[in-house]
Amino acid sequence: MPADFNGTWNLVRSENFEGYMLALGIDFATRKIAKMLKPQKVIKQEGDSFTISTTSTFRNYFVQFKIGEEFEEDNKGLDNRKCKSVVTWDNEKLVCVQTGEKKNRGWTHWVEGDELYLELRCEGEVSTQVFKRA
Ligand code: YOG
Repeated sequence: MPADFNGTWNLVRSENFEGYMLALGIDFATRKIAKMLKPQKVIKQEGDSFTISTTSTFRNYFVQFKIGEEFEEDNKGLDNRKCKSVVTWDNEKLVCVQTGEKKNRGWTHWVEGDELYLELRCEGEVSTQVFKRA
């Protein structure tokens, strides 16, 4: 029985988001704004089909995928690079590999108690974001 990510989640803390943004080449002005944001995630999970919408006062981002099915991701409004992405289960964790110009790019989601974790990876940088149920 896989983990249940369904719900509305609000960012409560994050680590090294600056390092992750630097690795993605996000400019100074955008990083200054982005690190102040408290994004909200709405995750809808039906079997192995997911939608994740991340919204904030500055930018929004939406992604839709099925476990194990590669899709084109355009990262519009983020770093705007295209990549080929695939999400798989690693036990109770959701692991995304984003293949493209940036090495070692991807993310992992998991639930711990009432918290949703998101580890963001790019090149040598790792950022962790923690969300709580709205
Ligand atoms: O989540 O891919 O839940 O897609 C990563 C920001 C900041 C824009 C956020 C907007 C990367 C300016 C999405 C933040 C930094 C900075 C709210 C993480 C790039 C630009 C949208 C993500 C996955 C997993 C789903």
